[in-house]
Formats: sequence, structure tokens, C-alpha cells
Amino acid sequence: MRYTIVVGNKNYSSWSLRPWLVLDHFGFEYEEELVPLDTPETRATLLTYSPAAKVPILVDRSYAVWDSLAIIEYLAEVKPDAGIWPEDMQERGRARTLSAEMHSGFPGLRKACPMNLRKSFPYKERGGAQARKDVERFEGIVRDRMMRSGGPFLFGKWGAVDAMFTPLATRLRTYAWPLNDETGKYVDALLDNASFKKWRDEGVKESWVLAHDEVK
Ligand SMILES: N[C@@H](CCC(=O)N[C@@H](CS)C(=O)NCC(=O)O)C(=O)O
Repeated sequence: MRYTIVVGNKNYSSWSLRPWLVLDHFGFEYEEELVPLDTPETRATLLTYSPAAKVPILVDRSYAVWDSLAIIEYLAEVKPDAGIWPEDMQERGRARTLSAEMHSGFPGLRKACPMNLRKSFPYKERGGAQARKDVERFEGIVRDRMMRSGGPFLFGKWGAVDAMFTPLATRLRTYAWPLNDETGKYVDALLDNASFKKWRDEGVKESWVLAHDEVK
């Protein structure tokens, strides 16, 4: 098999989920290596694949690419006509901009609401003003993109940028954030993706518990 994707625990590892979705949704053939996070062996195991010792890692034969967004870009170079990014240059530029914004942003929501697929909580204030600002920004992105693309995904068809936002969608549902109808519909569409459901069904069966990702 040409590609191996090294991922963390599926219940928790939001960075692993993003490129895995692109691999699976766009029909790459791959093997998966799941490395449980936060064990005494985790770092040494990850170092056998990448000097950064973080998941996700894509191994193309013996060549390693790490970091979620870099992996997605690599996959898009392997299959430039698959529609991983939009065809139009400016649309592609905007999809990359939003993906980069996700990759380096949304700190309030990411910190206060870790991905935890097994759980669901009633809504309560989490993460203060910063998390609220992140949710408002997400609603703004959805409003703008749905107006331009007509949906159901940010650029019409499901692509890399939707993979980048899928973990955020899980968080909004796990912690029951109130959302406007349009954003709720987009979140539901992301969570209805067949590849995501495959990942989630495996994630919820895991028994590892990462204490720092368990918030009440
Ligand atoms: N910006 C990186 C983040 C990667 C990352 O932080 N991965 C976490 C798990 S989601 C990890 O490998 N943690 C293991 C550790 O730090 O020991 C990406 O996009 O891939």
C-alpha cells in the first residue's frame, strides 16, 4: 500500500481527523496506524515516523509529510483533478484562506470545547467572550459562503475546507452551542458525511480517556 496515515485516538484527535477525511472521501487507498496519545510510548513511536512527533503524519512509501494542512495540500497535488480544492483560482485561494484561518485560529473554542465524539452536554457558557467570538466568526463564514456557493458545503461540493471545519462542527454539537438555522444545517451536513461517520463509529468505541480533553 502506497499511503499510511498515522493518527491519534479517533475520539479526541481533531487534527488527525482532517486529512484522514480527505484521504477517505477522495478514494485514496491507505493503511492506518493509530498511535494512542499521552502514553509513555507515544513520543518514541511518533518519532519513528516524523521528527515533529505529532499526529497526523502521512507516509508516502518512505516519505513523511506531517501537519494536517500540509498533508491535505500534498494529497491535492497527488490528485489535482479530484476537486479537493475548488477549480477556480480565486475560489481556491479563498478555500485555502479559510482553511488556514481554521488551522491557526478559533483558539477560544478549541481550548474550551475539545473534540470528544463520545460525549454530549447541555449548553452552558464555555470559553467566555473568545469562544463566543469564534462561534460568531464561524457563523459569518457560513453565511458568506452559502450566499456565494448555494451550499450545501462552503464551496458547493464537499472539499478540503469542509474537512478542516468538521472537528469544529463536532464540538458545536457535543457542547450544544446555539446556532442559527443556516449554520446548524451546514454542521449537520458535515456530520452526515460518510467518511466522518466511519471515523466517528470507530472513535466512540475507543476506551482510552484523555483527562485533559474531558471537560464537564
Ligand atoms: N498543527 C498540527 C497540530 C498537531 C497536533 O498538535 N497533534 C496532537 C494531537 S491532535 C499531537 O500529536 N499530540 C501529541 C503530543 O503532543 O505528544 C497539525 O495541524 O497537524
